[in-house]
Amino acid sequence: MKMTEKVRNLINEQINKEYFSAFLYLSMSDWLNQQEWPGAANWMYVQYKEEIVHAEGFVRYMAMRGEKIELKPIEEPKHEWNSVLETFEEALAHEKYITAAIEKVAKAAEEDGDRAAKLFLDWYVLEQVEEEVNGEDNVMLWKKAGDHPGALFSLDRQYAARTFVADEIPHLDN
Ligand code: OFO
Repeated sequence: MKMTEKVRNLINEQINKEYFSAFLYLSMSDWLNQQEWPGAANWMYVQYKEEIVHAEGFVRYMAMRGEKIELKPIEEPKHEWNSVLETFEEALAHEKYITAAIEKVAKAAEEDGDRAAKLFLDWYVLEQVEEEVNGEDNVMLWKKAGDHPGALFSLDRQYAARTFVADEIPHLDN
């Protein structure tokens, strides 16, 4: 079954959004490194890699369905923030925006009777729940650390432990 134009366009837009997410987290990681928050920078770098996997998942799905991908220019991300907390607050706001975008694609797939696309998108719907929970936790933890140098130092060390494990996105052939 061919995709409807609406679903195809929305997935193509989502590919762009996921690559933009990767750029945004890479930019945050770089800024955090410059500001000497190596743990938080590591966390954002791992997130950058996750976003590449998300984008590629859509690219591979389009290829599997024989649909054309359209790669559009990726918006330039911000390069400066005022604090480590601000990066995590903006990351959370960004994830909420991505959740709304994924919901929109899933709704279009449902409305257009594309059950296969809907099934594929369900993984992303659930992934967004995790993204927002992680985002809320991050903001809560950095807020709690406040201005206490010891708490900030140990929190940053904790964030240094995050490692990248590529998500296995279901319903994709290899
Ligand atoms: Fe792809 O989940 Fe974040 O943006």
